[in-house]
Amino acid sequence: MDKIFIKDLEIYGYHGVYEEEKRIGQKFLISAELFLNLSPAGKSDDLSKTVNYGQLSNELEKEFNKNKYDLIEKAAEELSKFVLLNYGEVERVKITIKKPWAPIGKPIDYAAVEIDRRWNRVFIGVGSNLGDKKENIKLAAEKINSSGLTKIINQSPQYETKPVGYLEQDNFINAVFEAKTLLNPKELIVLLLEIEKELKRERLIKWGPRTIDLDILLYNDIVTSSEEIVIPHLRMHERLFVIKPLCDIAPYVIHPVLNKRIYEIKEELEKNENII
Ligand code: PH2
Ligand code: MG
Ligand code: MG
Repeated sequence: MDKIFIKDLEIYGYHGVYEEEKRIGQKFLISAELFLNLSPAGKSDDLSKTVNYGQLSNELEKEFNKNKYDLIEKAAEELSKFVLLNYGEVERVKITIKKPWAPIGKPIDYAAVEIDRRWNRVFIGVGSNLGDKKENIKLAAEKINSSGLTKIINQSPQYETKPVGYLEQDNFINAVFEAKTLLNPKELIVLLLEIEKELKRERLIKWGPRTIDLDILLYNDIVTSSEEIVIPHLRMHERLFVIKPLCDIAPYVIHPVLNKRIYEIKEELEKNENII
């Protein structure tokens, strides 16, 4: 992937654990490595098709000095979010912050942190069979978007489906959201559970009626082996109410455990349905 570099941008700032560091301040050197496709700008010679590194340097300085943090880890984290949220074409960013005057009482070149952050691509399965189902799905999408670090970039059509598992309940509306997120899987699950709670989901019966169910189906191409976070979703490939909407927006995406494309999984499920 192509990159833009800003190396050792010198900024006077006020981050540090010690009181003097916040009062007197010190020199920081900030580097940013932006991963983005440079060929549109390379072909057109048009500044608006890339990141203006002069403007970025100014904005990094402003952002860096908006707050006084104890840790350069925190300052770096905030800068990485700033770049990814404000420069849509940047897919990944590395931020390095060096403190050449770090007060450690010994001569050093510098103390530094480097972090590497990127947008992750996720598919979220959505279901509702209680209350105003379409409104619940709309509210869930709005809450995901307004949470700040996760943006829905595509939504499948919505399907009315018969309940699977526990049958004595109303039909569902099911759909799939595609999103990009800066949250890790655990943080994303916490966000989705919070939204389920805000929309008054009560967990009374396993697989029972729910105002909203938000499940991570796929997260990049990761495969987890922990019990609390299972990705890909354990039963997604058995359920047409998941696979059908997913296939509408991601037919060629590969299920990383089955090593099959979503449209192939859908075809197999539909074949089996006809036999039953
Ligand atoms: N979700 C379940 C169990 N059964 N059936 C349909 N049709 N749609 C669902 O979303 C659904 C279900 C557990 O999450
Ligand atoms: Mg769930
Ligand atoms: Mg579910």
